[in-house]
Amino acid sequence: MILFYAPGASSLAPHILLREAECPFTVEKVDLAGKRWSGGDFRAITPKSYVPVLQTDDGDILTECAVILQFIADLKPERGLLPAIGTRARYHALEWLNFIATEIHGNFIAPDRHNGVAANFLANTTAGQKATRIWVAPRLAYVDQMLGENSFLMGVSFTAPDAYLFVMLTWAQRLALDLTPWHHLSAYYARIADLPSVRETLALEGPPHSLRP
Ligand SMILES: N[C@@H](CCC(=O)N[C@@H](CS)C(=O)NCC(=O)O)C(=O)O
Repeated sequence: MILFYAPGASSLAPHILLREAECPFTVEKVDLAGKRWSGGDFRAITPKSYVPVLQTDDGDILTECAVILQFIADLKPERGLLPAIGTRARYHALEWLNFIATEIHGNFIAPDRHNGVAANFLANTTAGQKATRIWVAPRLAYVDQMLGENSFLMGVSFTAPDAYLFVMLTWAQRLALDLTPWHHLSAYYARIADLPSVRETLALEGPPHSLRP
């Protein structure tokens, strides 16, 4: 399996989950601005031209972060990275994945950075970053409330939605959205940042690109 990623992008979530699943995989870094990777034009991998992309061993191409996360979790059900298919808990985990994808990830995308194509970039202007904070803050307040004293979104163990939410929280901080007023969320962020899989993945990817206005 090959994960196409850009440092600190949403691809960080499947990158973390692949480590948690202990799946054999390799990574390919993508230059999102130039749409290039070591093999050439990234648009030849997917016309969507965004990450994450997971290329399976049989050459299939999977896109969409929330779906890739489910695919990885289901490769190793014994790792408990999602509740079993068909259980009520599974639907609650999917509820989180969908909420993170549509209500959080989607609201981080800057409408003024598309350059006429279907690009998904974080805001890089003061006004754009302020607008993002206004959209995202109430969603994070909701997550803080739902987390309560739980260690993870699904309760006591780390699952796929935690990998996704963690990346969103790194973005929040890159856009100067202060997490400290949300005590549960702040503690949650610190807890996940300290997981060996997360520390290793962050070190391997290196710093994300600057979002200075
Ligand atoms: N709907 C996609 C969005 C993925 C996305 O936002 N990717 C961003 C990085 S986090 C990207 O590759 N942006 C560059 C571009 O669109 O040109 C998903 O959920 O996976």
